[in-house]
Parts: sequence; C-alpha cells; structure tokens
Amino acid sequence: MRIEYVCVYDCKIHDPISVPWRSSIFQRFFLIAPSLIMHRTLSVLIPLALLTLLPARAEAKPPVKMIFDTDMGNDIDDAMALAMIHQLARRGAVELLAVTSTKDHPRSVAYIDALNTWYGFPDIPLGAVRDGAAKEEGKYIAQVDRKGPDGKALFPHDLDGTGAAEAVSLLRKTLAAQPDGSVMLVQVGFFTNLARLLDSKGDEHSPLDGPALIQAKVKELVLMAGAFQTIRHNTKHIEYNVKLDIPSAKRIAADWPSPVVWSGYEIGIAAAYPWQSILEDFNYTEHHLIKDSYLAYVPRQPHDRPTWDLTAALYAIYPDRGYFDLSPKGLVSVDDEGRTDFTEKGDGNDRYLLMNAAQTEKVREAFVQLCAEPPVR
Ligand SMILES: [Ca+2]
Ligand SMILES: [Ca+2]
Repeated sequence: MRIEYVCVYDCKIHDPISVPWRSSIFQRFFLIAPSLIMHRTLSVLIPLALLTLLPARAEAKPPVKMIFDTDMGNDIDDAMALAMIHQLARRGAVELLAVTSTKDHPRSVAYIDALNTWYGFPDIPLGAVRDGAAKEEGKYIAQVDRKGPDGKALFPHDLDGTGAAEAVSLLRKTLAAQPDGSVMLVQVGFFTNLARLLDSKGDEHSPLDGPALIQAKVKELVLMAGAFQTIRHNTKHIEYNVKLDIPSAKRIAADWPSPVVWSGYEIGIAAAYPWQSILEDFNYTEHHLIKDSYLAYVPRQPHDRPTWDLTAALYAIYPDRGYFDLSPKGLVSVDDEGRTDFTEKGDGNDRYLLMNAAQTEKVREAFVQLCAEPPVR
C-alpha cells in the first residue's frame, strides 16, 4: 500500500490508481474520515480566525437631519444645492426634513416642489414666507410651468407658495418633532424666516419659544451669507443675502443661540461651477430642470456660476471630510448697511469657512459629480 499524500484542505488523494486500499471501506474510514473531520473543523476555524484580523465594518452613520431655507428663484445656486442634497439623500447621507422659502413669489415653492419631485422626493414638507423680500419672479422659476408639445407639464409639481404652509409654523413643527440637538439648519437666502423663528412664541407644535426651541433642537446653523475676505479689493463687501433683510440679519448675528458657521461670499466665488458640465452632463434627458434653469439664468456661455449655496449644504452634510477648514471661534456682527465683520473670541459661537487651493478643486469636482448624476426615481 502506498499513500503519497492526503491533503487536509481538499481531500484529494494523489495517484488514486496506485492505492488498492481504496477498495477497503474500513481503511477508507480510518484514513479519510480524520482528514474530513479536520477539513470541516479548519473550514470553520480559518474563516473565524481571518475575521478577527479584518477591520470591523464601520457603523452606518445616521443621515444628517437638515432643514433647507432658501430664496429659490433668485440665483441658480439654490437649485443646484437642492439637487445635490437630493443625491446625497438618496445615498443616506442626509435626511431633508423640510424646505422653506424666503423668496416671496408663489413660483419659488412651486419650483422647489418640482425639483423635489424630479429627484424623487415629491412630498417633502414645504413652507413659504409671507410678506417677505424679493417679490419679483426672477429669471428661471417660470421654467417650472413649461409644458411639452402634448400639453403635459415637463416638471410636475402639486404645490406653490399660496398653498404651502407658512414658513415659521413649518419650521417650528419640524423642529419640535426631532430629537434634541439633532437638526442642521441650512439657510442660503435671506434671514427673514429664521429671525421670525427666533421671535416666535409657543404654539400648538411646542410650548417652547423661539430661542428655547432652537437651543433644544438645532445642532448648528450653516449660513451662506456675509463676506470674510477681501472681494475685488473691497474689504467691506455687502453680500446679497444680508442686504435683502438687514434687520433680520442683525438679529440673528446678535442673538442666535446655537453654533453658527458662515460660508462667505468668497467661498462660492472660488469654487465656481464649470459651464462645460452644464452643457455636457445633463443631456441624459431632453428637458432637465437644472440645465434649462441655468441657461435661462445665464444664457450666454461660457459662464462658470459661483456655488455659494452648495458650499453651505456640502459643509452641513460632510463637516468632517476636509472640504473646508474653519476659522477660530468668534463673533460676527452686521452693521446698518449690511457689512459683516468677524472678531475672534474664544467662546464666540460663530466660525466661517476657509478653503485652500487643493480643497477648492476637490469641492468643485464633488459639485460636478453630485449635481450631474442622474436621479434614481
Ligand atoms: Ca409635491
Ligand atoms: Ca440663495
């Protein structure tokens, strides 16, 4: 009898023709059974041992709970920011709790609802400002009511500003329903809604007044507003979102009770969206709400549009990804003409975004890839 080799891993027996013992059941049992037992044992133990060497699977991070307060319908960056938020909601990075508008035109909310529907989130609660700023329609929100040759809406929606909830009531309702300290509040328009929230009293949604409700529920307020660097040799640039409602901006800068991060005018200017992406990346469908709106807003190309509102949203969703750095803590003040000023102070609740050249390229590319990605509906 000659046994050349028994492999404990696969039980192959080499040169089977030369092993006459294979005809003996007794011999087979005593020679092969131990190897099979060892095989079975090792087949359990080895993967277990390997598992202990592998890094543990990272816990799934809960999505960032976000309320988005926008002046949708003035500049195009609000629309691109909302598109990006939806793409990140799809992958579970953010949960969009509500969207409120500070632009006092009924098509502002209609446009938001159409964009939400386009990206597969048709029922997100929407709030509209009453008696707010920027009552003119602007250049692109009329897109929302375009119809195709068959008479059907190109960008379906079922709500506009007149049918939507009043913004502050919706903000209070939304905050009251969330766990303490959990909500990222992102404001990329005027300060009207949030100043009114700050001044609000207890109601059917919560007995807490504005400051107490904010203190309880808001993790951080992220603003696209102000300017913290020299803009075209101007050290006192008056930024649009501040300028349109200066009293409300002053109120929030002075009295907002949660930590605040400001994305200044200079950040969105530096990370402008490449126009080539608008012309080339959105052609997966004949009519695209983002592309058509961008071209309605700035018809002449090439034009790289600043990404102001996208920077605030990206920071709010991925504060720890290194897209931006933060200034030291301090205090932001707003003067009577709408200029913002930052004073470093160790226990201040304001910081502003910083972005170096390498970060700028990273941020721009993230915007392109996220905005241009086709939605999954
Ligand atoms: Ca809807
Ligand atoms: Ca805006």
